[in-house]
Amino acid sequence: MPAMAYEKTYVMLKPGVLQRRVLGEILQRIERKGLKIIGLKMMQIPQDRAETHYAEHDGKPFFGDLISYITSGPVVAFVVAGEDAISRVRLLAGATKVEQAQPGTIRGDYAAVTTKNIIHASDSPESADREIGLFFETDEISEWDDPNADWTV
Ligand code: FUP
Repeated sequence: MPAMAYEKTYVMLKPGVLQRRVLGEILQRIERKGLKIIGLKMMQIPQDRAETHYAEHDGKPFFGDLISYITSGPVVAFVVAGEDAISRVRLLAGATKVEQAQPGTIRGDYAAVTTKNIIHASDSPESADREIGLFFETDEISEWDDPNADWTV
């Protein structure tokens, strides 16, 4: 088994989460797993930053819908840290396409339309660095000592 790595990942709960009053439920899944929230804020994403964030999809048929959805209301963004945080949050999130997202995953349980698949989570260390830098200032991230570390590492 490859060695685990302490990682940070960018997680974003997309518009609709606040309107549906499910922020607490979704956040609870991330906390219960033992991952550590080290950054947390609500924001309205400007159009240009949304386009930068999803630049890899520019030109695809769903790009316009994706950008208008992600800018349609406030998102709740997190920096989440922990051992293998990137792949573990991706597992909690579930498959991108909602018809493939398993029950028990966040997308599987909360999303019915792929464009509105409710959560974003970085897919690699490079994406995580880029996305954290795009949405968080350094002083908005607080590392903290974890007295429960025996449960998580
Ligand atoms: P993910 O990393 O799981 O968020 O997946 P992608 O980066 O491939 O996709 C980003 C977003 O584009 C998804 F959250 C939803 C949207 N999308 C579609 O609407 N249709 C697709 O076929 C693929 C992605």
